[in-house]
Amino acid sequence: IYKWYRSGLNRWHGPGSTPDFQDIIEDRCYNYTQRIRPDSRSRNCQEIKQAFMSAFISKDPCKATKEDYRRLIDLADPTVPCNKRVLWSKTKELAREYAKLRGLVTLEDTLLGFLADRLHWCGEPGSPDLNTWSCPDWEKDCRTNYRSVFWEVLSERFAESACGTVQVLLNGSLENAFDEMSIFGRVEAPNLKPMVTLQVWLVHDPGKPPRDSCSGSSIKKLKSILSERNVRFICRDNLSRDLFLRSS
Ligand code: N1C
Repeated sequence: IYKWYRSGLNRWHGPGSTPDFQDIIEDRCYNYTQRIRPDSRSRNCQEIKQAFMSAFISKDPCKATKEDYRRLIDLADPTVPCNKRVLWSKTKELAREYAKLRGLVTLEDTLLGFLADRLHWCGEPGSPDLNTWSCPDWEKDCRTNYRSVFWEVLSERFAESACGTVQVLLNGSLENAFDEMSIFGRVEAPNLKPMVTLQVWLVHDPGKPPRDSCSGSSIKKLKSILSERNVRFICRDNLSRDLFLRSS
């Protein structure tokens, strides 16, 4: 029984595919291309949905490669301005709010980021269906799962094509606001172009003292990654969430 269980659809440690994944992708695609950002470029939502599905359906859910997403990315390349980008780590909702207030964009404002936001997906070798029971977890199962690789490919492209001043919101309530193992730490920061300026905002929970600062060791690490790449660095700390949204 144990063997059956471990080899079955239940064997992974992450949440299973979001129910109605295909329909959600299709709905979101029409919503984005027709209402949210009626684009000069015409996008074919059927084709985009097909490309998304064929990236991972019937495949080993632990063997995702960037190549698998190539066609999808080519069909839905981002068209958001390069000088208005906001990155984040452990501050997603705040970053979304901040971007909206300032007319800036996060990855969820691009078509593919918007399509996949908060969804889970994985397939099963030899099956045409999504596994809705479980999907591989980055830590407990495998790093090369389809969801992680998706966000890595997208994040890499979002960061490497950014220009001017790029902002990043980090969580000052954590002991290490800069996490080298996060997507921001391992994918985005190391892919910023030389001459970009990275503006770091260290924002902490209101009513609590901050736990990390611009002079802390985690931010020093970030600074050194950036200086190797000739990325300019500005950092502001001790910002309470409410104050930050009202003033910055
Ligand atoms: O691992 P993180 O954050 O540092 O990744 C955030 C970073 C942002 O700057 C985004 O541009 O990478 C990009 N990004 C997303 O936009 C995104 N939306 C949803 C990365 N991941 C994203 N997700 C999912 O949330 C994904 O599963 C990833 O692992 C988490 C991000 O977790 P985090 O540690 O807060």
